[in-house]
Amino acid sequence: MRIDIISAVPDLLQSPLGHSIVHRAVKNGLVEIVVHDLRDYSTNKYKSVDDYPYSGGGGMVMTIEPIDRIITKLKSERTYQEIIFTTPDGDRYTQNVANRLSCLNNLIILCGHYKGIDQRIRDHLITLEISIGDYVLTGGELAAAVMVDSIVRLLPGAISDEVSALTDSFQDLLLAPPVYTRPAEYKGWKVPDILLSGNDRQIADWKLEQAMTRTRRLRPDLLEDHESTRSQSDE
Ligand code: 6GU
Repeated sequence: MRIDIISAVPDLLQSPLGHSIVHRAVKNGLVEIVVHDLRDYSTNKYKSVDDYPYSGGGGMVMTIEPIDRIITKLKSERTYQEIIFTTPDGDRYTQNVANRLSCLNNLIILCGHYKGIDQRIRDHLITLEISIGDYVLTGGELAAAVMVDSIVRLLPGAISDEVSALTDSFQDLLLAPPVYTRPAEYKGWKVPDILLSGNDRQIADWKLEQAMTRTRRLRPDLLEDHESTRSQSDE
């Protein structure tokens, strides 16, 4: 898989993508992540990538030309299945979206900035608009980092424990059950007996029940989705 990220502040992406699982996945060749500095595609001597809005009012708007130049260049080199724009008014980013994106070959993420981008970019170049939540960030870089992290960890081989990504919270629309490690008792705080029993069947039942209880308590909205998905797959 290849992910191209277009940013006016590429340094913001260095650290989030330079460590741990994402870094290892890049080193092992599971994913190629290429960060492009949008200013390199500016044609004016100040390397600017924004301008005043026609509508007046505050804030700057990202201009078409540098963005079109980089996207056109990338598209001439390979086929992209999605060209994503990160924006607070985009579609909500969920595990389902991450799952789907992790199956693609080539992906562009354009990081939004300032007051927004010229609408014609969205109309003619962008195939998917994504928001990571109902709050406003100063720029799309952190959102892009969130997306790349959640996509890369799904790639086969990215996580050493292969079943682990499949048992995440949200993966089956349930929150994950609690986990414990040694010691079995600390300051009188005990690991549930069932986990020490060695009875795989009972442990599996316990995990599901814990997942259901936690989800019912913390995210009842997920449970409704979970039940409607289950009844659909039963049909
Ligand atoms: Cl994708 N970008 C920005 N700038 N703010 C956001 C966002 C994205 N998602 C939530 N807030």
